[in-house]
Amino acid sequence: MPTTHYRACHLCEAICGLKIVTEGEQIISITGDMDDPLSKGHICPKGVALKDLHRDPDRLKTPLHKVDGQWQPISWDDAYQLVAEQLHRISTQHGADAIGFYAGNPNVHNYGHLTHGPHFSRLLKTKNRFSATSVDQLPHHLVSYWMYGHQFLLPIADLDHTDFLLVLGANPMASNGSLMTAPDIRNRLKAIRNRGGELVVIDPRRTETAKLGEHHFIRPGTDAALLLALINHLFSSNQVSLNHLGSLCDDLDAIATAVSAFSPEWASAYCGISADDIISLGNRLATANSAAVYGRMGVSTHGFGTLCQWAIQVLNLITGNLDARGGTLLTHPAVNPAGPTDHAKGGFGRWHSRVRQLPEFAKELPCSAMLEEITTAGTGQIKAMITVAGNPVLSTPSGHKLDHALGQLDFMVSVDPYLNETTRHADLILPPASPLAHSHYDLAFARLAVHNSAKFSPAIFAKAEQERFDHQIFNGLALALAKLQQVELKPLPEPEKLLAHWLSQGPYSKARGDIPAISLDTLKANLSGIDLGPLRPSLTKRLCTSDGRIHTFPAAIAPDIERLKQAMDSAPSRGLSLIGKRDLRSNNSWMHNLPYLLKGKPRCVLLMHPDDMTQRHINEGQQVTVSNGVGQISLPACASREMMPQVVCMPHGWGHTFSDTRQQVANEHPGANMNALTDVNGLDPLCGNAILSGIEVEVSIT
Ligand SMILES: Nc1nc2c(c(=O)[nH]1)N[C@H]1C(S)=C(S)[C@@H](COP(=O)(O)OP(=O)(O)OC[C@H]3O[C@@H](n4cnc5c(=O)[nH]c(N)nc54)[C@H](O)[C@@H]3O)O[C@H]1N2
Ligand SMILES: Nc1nc2c(c(=O)[nH]1)N[C@H]1C(S)=C(S)[C@@H](COP(=O)(O)OP(=O)(O)OC[C@H]3O[C@@H](n4cnc5c(=O)[nH]c(N)nc54)[C@H](O)[C@@H]3O)O[C@H]1N2
Ligand code: SF4
Ligand SMILES: [Mo]
Repeated sequence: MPTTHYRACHLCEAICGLKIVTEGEQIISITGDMDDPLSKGHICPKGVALKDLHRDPDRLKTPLHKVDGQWQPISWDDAYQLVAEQLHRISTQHGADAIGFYAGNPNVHNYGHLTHGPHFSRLLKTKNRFSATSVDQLPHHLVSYWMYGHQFLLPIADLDHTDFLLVLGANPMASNGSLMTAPDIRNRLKAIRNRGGELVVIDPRRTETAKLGEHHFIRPGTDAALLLALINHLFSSNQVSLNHLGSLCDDLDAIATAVSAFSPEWASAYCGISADDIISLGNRLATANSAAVYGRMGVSTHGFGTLCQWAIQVLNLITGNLDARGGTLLTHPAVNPAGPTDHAKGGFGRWHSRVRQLPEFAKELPCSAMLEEITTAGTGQIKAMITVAGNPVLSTPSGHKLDHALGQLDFMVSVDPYLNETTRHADLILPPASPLAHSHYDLAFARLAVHNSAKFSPAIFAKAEQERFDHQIFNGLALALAKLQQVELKPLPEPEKLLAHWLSQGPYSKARGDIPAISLDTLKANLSGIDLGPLRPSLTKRLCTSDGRIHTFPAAIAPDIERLKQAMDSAPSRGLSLIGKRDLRSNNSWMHNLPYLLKGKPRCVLLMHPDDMTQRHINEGQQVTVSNGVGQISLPACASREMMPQVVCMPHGWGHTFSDTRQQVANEHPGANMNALTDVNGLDPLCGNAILSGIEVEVSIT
């Protein structure tokens, strides 16, 4: 008998509702759930590929222990004990900081990590904690922490009501949206134009998103100049209008003065967008009934990422669109809404990395420091690494060098379902059971959605007796380590129990208007999810700054504006600039073993403007070498008029070239590692976020 299950897809930030039909142990079909209040039936190929993930023969089913270079199965209890002994030995011998901890992206997509991960990692007491945040959205958190007093007070573009959306450095048509959970982005973006609004996209590539609206090419890494010129234009043309937030803001005059040099002409010469277009953009932002400025990876992961994210907040503020319908708004999730009662506000610069003195943010150091912290001898040198749901060899700067460094460690353990480019260096791999065997509640992305909703996903399959879930692995590791540390520690209850408790403490625990009281039972009775209504203004009540005001002009910004001026005065590079590209059928490094997603033409190719190819005598499909002072890789070149001249583009997360991994499909489609070209020294100095875009490279025939 077929059974129908309802579930939120956990693979990307869009959290689409899925309808999964099973029969016995087989998945018969995966389709979009029309009744999901957020996604309304949308699904992408990755959602369908959950079937391949569930039955992937390469997904590890038991813990593995490397003995004399050979992988051997080991029992869970022995594995926990061994890991605990090694970690305890190394931290006793060399100090707590000798343990490094890297948490990758799927941590935030799996609620057992968020509920139970810290239970274990807290025991380590190391300062050498890293995560994918610092190759991603760190500037967003830092700016929110500075301006609103909380790293998670992240205003979300009110996509479904805005009249003008300005997108910089994001391609939600491929990524399905980021820090903007917005399933079925195509129809949401089209709706803006259908209701008479405008979509403008600033990107060095005419992306799938750019094709839905007005597009302007920009030189990689120069958005900060454009954004400051827009702010300057609004001030100097007296088009600043503050809404109810005006009385909470200081320093607006100081901002006006600080950006006064950024004439449209000067910014234009630097960024490549004409002065007239900059002025027109400013005027349209100011006069639209509502407008939202939204910037993601392409503006976060460059040398002025923090300045860009600050400027985006300021633009939304001074056009009266921050905390306003159709502008940018905070979400109201059912669990843990960021606000004054939340303890996870963040913190910045309370300590620094040992070798390069890079600043901590929210108890993590920039992951560009990981390499040198492993390879530089001295007190506090990392001797052991723990990686949890991460593949930093393919996803962090100079990954090829990190690959080498991981091989030098005394000890490494990875909590990961795959034996891949990173985990091959581990002494132990602790693989979690299939995601479809455990329940799910999206703690992270309900906080970032363009519409409020709540949804619980029960497990679909039972896990095999010998398998463990991530949260059980963390409990197992925590108990074993605590025992050696002689610390009293109880295992945490199941994530589901914690969720039930948090819901009962949450803002929807009592019925309100059309919305029923939300408890785990109500969610279980409404498996497609419960609509909690559109986003609504609330910033004034939720500010977490010490004085309850908006810190409009954080102290570190003015010097950074001066740094930008200097960069604008120095001669621009005349070489090629490499940017990244996401693909609907891929997800960072880790879904390349799923046959359904690998069908079709190879995707790890270098897109180049035809003129740039002609100049170098490169033919379509020809193998080229891309190189710079950091490293070199080889891949086929493809002509594309989508590219801005002098800008080349490739996806990250490829480079499945090692014979000692266990990912048969991925290894048949290896591609090349873009992060063999990114530099650990290429940083936004304000926060240490990595530069992943606008990398200077040379391209020649291989
Ligand atoms: N050049 C360049 N580099 C980039 C980027 C870029 O745009 N350009 N993007 C950056 C960004 S935004 C990010 S977020 C990072 C991602 O960086 P990482 O998170 O380090 O890399 P992923 O490829 O997401 O690796 C995820 C790992 O988690 C494992 N995994 C998947 N699901 C689970 C699970 O449920 N439990 C456990 N325990 N493990 C699981 C997978 O097997 C895989 O090993 O990459 C960054 N790197
Ligand atoms: N299919 C798929 N979906 C994903 C992922 C994936 O790997 N595959 N990864 C997930 C993750 S971890 C994240 S963080 C999100 C990221 O979500 P997005 O940020 O929407 O994804 P990107 O495709 O990296 O978009 C960055 C855009 O910036 C442009 N760009 C590069 N440099 C510059 C610049 O200097 N200025 C400007 N203005 N633009 C620039 C690029 O051409 C690209 O179009 O996607 C998530 N969703
Ligand atoms: S868009 Fe994201 S959440 Fe939706 S089905 Fe695809 S991978 Fe899953
Ligand atoms: Mo990311």
